[in-house]
Amino acid sequence: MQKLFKGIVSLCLVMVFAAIAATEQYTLYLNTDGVNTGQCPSVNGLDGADAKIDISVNDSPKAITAVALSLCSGSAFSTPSALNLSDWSLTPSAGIGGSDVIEGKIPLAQLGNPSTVAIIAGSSVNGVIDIAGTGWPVLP
Ligand SMILES: [Ca+2]
Repeated sequence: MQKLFKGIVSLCLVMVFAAIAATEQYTLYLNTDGVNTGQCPSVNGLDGADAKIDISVNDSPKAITAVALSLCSGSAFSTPSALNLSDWSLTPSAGIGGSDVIEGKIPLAQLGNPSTVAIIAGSSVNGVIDIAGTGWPVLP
């Protein structure tokens, strides 16, 4: 009976840990040349991405755990290279409706010094992928 009890306690701890250790994944797709076809795809089938920034967020406690840049080469993204975590921050419950706010910066030189950058934000929380908007924003 004691072994059965220990087995149950261990299983419960693993389940609680899994719930606490949920990871949220956000991706910023960047169109730096104004070309909206070919190149690399974003999550909803939009083409034309020239780079993406993947942001990993630990759910509890809320914290950015990794930020990485991938550049489009041909029709595929390159192996991600880590960006400086000190350039990125997360403020819990500071956004619209109590949403979290993620802020960050990247030197334009790492994107090839574009004159304009169109951005599409995508998220994957608990395996569900969503994307903001229906297409690339129109730049002035
Ligand atoms: Ca493009």
